[in-house]
Amino acid sequence: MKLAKTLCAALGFALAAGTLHAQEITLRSADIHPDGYPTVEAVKYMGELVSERTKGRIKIEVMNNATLGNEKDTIEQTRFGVIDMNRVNAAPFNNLVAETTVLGLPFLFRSTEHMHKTVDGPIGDQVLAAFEPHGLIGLAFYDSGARSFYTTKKPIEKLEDLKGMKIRVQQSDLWIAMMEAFGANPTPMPMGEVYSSLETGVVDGAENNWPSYESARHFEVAKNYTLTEHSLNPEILVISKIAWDKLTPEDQTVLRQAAKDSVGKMRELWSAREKVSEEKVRAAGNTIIKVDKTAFSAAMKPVYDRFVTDPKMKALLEQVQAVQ
Ligand code: GTR
Repeated sequence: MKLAKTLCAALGFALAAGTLHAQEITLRSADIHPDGYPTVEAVKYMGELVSERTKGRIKIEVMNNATLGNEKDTIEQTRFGVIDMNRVNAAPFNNLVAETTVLGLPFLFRSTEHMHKTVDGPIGDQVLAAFEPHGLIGLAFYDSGARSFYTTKKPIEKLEDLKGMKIRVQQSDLWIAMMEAFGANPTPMPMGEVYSSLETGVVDGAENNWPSYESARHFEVAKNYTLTEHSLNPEILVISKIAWDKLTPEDQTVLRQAAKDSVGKMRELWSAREKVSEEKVRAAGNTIIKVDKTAFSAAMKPVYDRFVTDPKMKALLEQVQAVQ
């Protein structure tokens, strides 16, 4: 009896000590953007929430400025648990997680509101869930505005102007096909190589949203910005399944919730940054061109025909289109 009591006391002590010294966890999260960019700030904000909600036990360290590598490489490292978390645009995930392709389809979303409603609802959940068999857990979607073309020499005023132009694209088959359908010559490469490629004439142009066009200083070397607004492809925040499986179910819930809670903050930061970036580019005297999007959009049929073929993709597309 005495022995049992002693054992119980020892066990109780060990358990209490275990709780007191519960392991501290620091999750490293990759991003290619600099400090102050909305994606970076949103993950930092999520980190604050996580730290608050776990009494400082779990922290997120944002390793930005591409210090951990370009997006395609960091995705692989995240799958293998070398990097814990990653904030990447949907495009570099396309070849890995087919469901992400739907969100990048050209001229799909009627408005930002349509995109928000899609990613905030069951379709968004379905796309996030599709990451798991690939070693990743999808946590949240962040805004990325509308992508438009920019060129160094010849401005794009109509669809025909894109014919034969060398245009940098993200490393995704969907995006390569999209450029081909626009009549351009696609050159896939990581974001970090775009500035010098524009400067040295390796490419004639690229495409991105206002904040990236400004923040990566592409606007200094490609001064014609044509508002085709051809895609509202969102950003995606993921965590490595290897890191995830080491967390308790309670901690997983905290992380999931904090990621969701950072979305509203990101949207505020995003719309403010879009304005600031646009003003900066306009103040620099760049040529901003408005175009009739009809011909650009009509040229995209082959992209839909090629990527929306199996019943799963067809159903997803129909669901997105039906979102009101
Ligand atoms: C940006 C996006 C980045 C990256 C980049 C690119 O809009 O935030 O994650 O994908 O575009 O074009 O490579």
